[in-house]
Amino acid sequence: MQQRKQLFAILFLGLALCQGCQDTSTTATTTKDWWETAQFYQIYPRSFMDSDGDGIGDLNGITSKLEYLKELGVTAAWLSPIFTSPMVDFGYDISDFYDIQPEYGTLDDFRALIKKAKELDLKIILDFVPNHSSNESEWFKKSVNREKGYEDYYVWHDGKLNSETGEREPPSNWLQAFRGSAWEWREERQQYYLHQFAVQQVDLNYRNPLVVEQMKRVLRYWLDLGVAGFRCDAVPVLFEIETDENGQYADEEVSGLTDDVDDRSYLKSDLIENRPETIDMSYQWRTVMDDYQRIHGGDTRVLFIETYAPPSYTMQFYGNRSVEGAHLPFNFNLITVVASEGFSASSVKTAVDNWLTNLPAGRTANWVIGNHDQRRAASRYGAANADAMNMLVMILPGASVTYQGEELGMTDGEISWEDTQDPAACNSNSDIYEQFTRDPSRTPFQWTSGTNAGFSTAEKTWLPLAADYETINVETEEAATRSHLKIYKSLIELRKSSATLQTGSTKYGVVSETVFVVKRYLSGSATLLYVANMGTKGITVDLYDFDKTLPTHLTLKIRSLSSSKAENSLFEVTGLSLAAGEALVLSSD
Ligand SMILES: *[C@@H]1O[C@H](CO)[C@@H](O)[C@H](O)[C@H]1NC(C)=O
Ligand SMILES: *[C@@H]1O[C@H](CO)[C@@H](O)[C@H](O)[C@H]1NC(C)=O
Ligand SMILES: CC(=O)N[C@H]1CO[C@H](CO)[C@@H](O)[C@@H]1O
Ligand SMILES: [Ca+2]
Ligand SMILES: [Ca+2]
Repeated sequence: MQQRKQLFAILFLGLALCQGCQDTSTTATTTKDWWETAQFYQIYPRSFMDSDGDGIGDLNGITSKLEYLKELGVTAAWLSPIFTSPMVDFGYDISDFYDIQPEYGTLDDFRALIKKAKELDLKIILDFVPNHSSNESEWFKKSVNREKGYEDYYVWHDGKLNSETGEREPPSNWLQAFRGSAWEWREERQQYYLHQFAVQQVDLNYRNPLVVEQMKRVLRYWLDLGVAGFRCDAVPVLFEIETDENGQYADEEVSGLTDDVDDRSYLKSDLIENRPETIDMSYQWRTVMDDYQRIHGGDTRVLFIETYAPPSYTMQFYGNRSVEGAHLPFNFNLITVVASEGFSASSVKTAVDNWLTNLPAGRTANWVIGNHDQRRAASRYGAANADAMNMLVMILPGASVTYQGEELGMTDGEISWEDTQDPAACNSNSDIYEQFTRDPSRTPFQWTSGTNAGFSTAEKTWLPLAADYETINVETEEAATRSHLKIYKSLIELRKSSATLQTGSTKYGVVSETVFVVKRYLSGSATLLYVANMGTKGITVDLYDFDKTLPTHLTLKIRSLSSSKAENSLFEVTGLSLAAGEALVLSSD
């Protein structure tokens, strides 16, 4: 008790000393589980490596490149969906949750991938797409025919009779994510079914225990095949409100901002998303992971949740004092906050604050700067800041996630309307598709400066290459003395070898308006300092404005590509000059 009081006093003192910045001192736990300090790497299978020359990436392609991931130093790779799918939404419309999409390979190819990954001590995580199945799924066909056991697999409803016209209308005013009603009439069954996304993506009925059990079976099936866990896609829409005592669904309150009845413009959409039942479902999936490990042994199987909801909702996915939830609900603040406020040291600070100040005690933070749904990090933050952002996610506490190509500084591809593939863009028109398209961040991975960047031997790849592949690619960056890739590798090495980064405390803040600083410190270990000038002009800063307890000089360990400073030299912290975009990792020893 006495010890605890002292610790509390020290913590309090630490907070009092640091004004205008955040200090998240915690009692350092010495042992971390593998995922808590892991470097995750997202593979978009369609664009990673094509093994058979059809212009589309595949599982054997991934297997052939696992050594690259090993050499990068990543802990685990998660694969965007590889399951059987009519590809209405590039694999997010699954028709068979138990099999592989033929253009990506077979179950045997998947087994070979897992085997190779095990040999290399790499973990593989799969994307789990629980909110709906494809309408081509056997489950849906059986449900349409009311086959026994499948009658209520989906959300079916008779609809309403309009008392004035006497005509049948959809059960509620709910709209699908793109345009139009979320309800589709099925003649055979004489009922409407719910689809929050495309009509081909049918919402599963999670109020049916058979569906819940079926989806848990899916998880166990892939765990049996050797995966290390799952990343669950877009969970907020899992549950909708239940019908009322008259068997009717309530309408969402419309915003009145538009007269367009097909446009999704609700005041809030709390009837159809971010429901508390959804949080509970994620706790049940966590139990599946934990039970599996208890029965079969091995390392922790992890559960990630993708949600773009507000922190008050998102943080609940971690669980509470009595229940374990997802290991990591993905943190998109560095994407979303920066998108709404513009890239600057202060918006980055807000993004970091949003997560760390809301993070429940004892939970692990995580950092994401890009994925297959966003423009590329180097394009969004500016190529000059590519290293600064890669450094940031590896210096901040907890796990971090790299989207394929971020380690190279890959930028958006330019995709013409004719070459456009993303359904979100194809559903629009040639004048406006660029606001919707996610193709620019899905262009083929850049392995070499040769034909198709070494991605494929095909005449034509499924998406064209980004223009800069001749300079931004693995081969060129490995051969160069300095490159984004080499900086990325040195960051991972530092993370793996540094007790401070793995378990140390964190303090961060903004100095001189454009410079973001993160200090990581741990008693008995080197203090590490991340300093990045996110402004467009050079500047000289006094880091004592941030923290007066810093040593007078620090040693430069890692620097951004543009930096002309000498590594392993000492720099004075009270007069550190930084060029625009310059980012450094300095150490007290
Ligand atoms: C799935 O939906 C599409 C588009 O409405 C339709 O063309 C197709 O026939 C449907 N398939 C099934 C099995 O219902
Ligand atoms: C934790 O979550 C469970 C499951 O949702 C809930 O039943 C319980 O009341 C919660 N406990 C606390 C302390 O919030
Ligand atoms: C839950 C889920 O499957 N999320 C997906 C829902 O569908 C849309 C459309 O396919 C996807 O974009 C989401 O990722
Ligand atoms: Ca292929
Ligand atoms: Ca749903």
